[in-house]
Amino acid sequence: MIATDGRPVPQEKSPVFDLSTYLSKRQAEVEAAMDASLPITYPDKIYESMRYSLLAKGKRLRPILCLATCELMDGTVEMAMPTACALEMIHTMSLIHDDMPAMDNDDYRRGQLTNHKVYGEDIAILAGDGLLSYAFEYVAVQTQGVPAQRLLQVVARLAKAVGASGLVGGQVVDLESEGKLDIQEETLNFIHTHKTGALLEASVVCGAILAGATEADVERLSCYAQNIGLAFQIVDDILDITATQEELGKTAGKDVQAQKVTYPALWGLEVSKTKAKQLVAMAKAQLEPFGEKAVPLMVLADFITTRTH
Ligand code: GRG
Repeated sequence: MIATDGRPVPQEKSPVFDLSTYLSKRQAEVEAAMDASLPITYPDKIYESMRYSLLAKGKRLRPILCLATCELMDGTVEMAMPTACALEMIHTMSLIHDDMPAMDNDDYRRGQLTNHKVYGEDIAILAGDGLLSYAFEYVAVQTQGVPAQRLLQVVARLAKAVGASGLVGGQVVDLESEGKLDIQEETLNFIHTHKTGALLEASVVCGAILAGATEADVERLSCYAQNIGLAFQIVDDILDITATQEELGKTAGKDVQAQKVTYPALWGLEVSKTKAKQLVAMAKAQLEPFGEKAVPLMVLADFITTRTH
């Protein structure tokens, strides 16, 4: 391009997207919102227990996916933040219950003792229940600038992702499969598309709905999320074998110990890594029509396979 005085105007380069800066900024925003969302009041013990797990060091992947998708669809961070916090409340409650003796029986999560180890099983169950119901209250009461019809859709999507058609269903089949070494790929996919994939998909889809995305875009983004959901779980299984307890913030090698069939057990480590990369490529292909605006979701998809914890 040439300026009116005849000199060439330097081309404006699109800024390089730095994932670690983006993640740190978003994590800080989400953590501040969650901190403010849940003050300690009487009876203090239950609020302390809920905050102990909610504010522990997590990646905040679900809230970040929700915010990024809302922005992609021309919505704002403000309109999606209550849903983003609710997603993390739901995710955290599922971790608290998953770690309990009746389920996975784990002592460490997010680099600290599990909720029941600190507060006892009774309070841990109630902290999970408290977080679950508060998530829905928080979305319904705190969301601003979003038409009620959209909000209703978000509440329905969240509920579907949590219940027997989502996390709960996945967990049931996971528990039933423990110790059975003849589990087929189909069953493993069912477990993970429900246990892990459903909430990741809801994170993306709710962000899109809040912003008023068209049905076609919601469908495209749902497909993106389903692919990264499965890739995420394959990488989780790989990390359970290859990463240390310090890196994971929870007990490593748990899957082999609990006699769980995993993707590396079915396919081997190398094929598992290849399949995860293929799923991420398929996820990113869904974003192509959105162009440059989709860079955060593209890079988040890559992060799924390159993460170390
Ligand atoms: C939802 C009503 C209700 C009950 C819970 C226990 C249970 C039913 C479901 C288990 C869900 C579960 C623990 C799935 C595993 C999901 C997963 C891969 C967790 C790790 O997620 P990261 O890596 O963890 O995002 P951080 O700590 O970074 O948030």
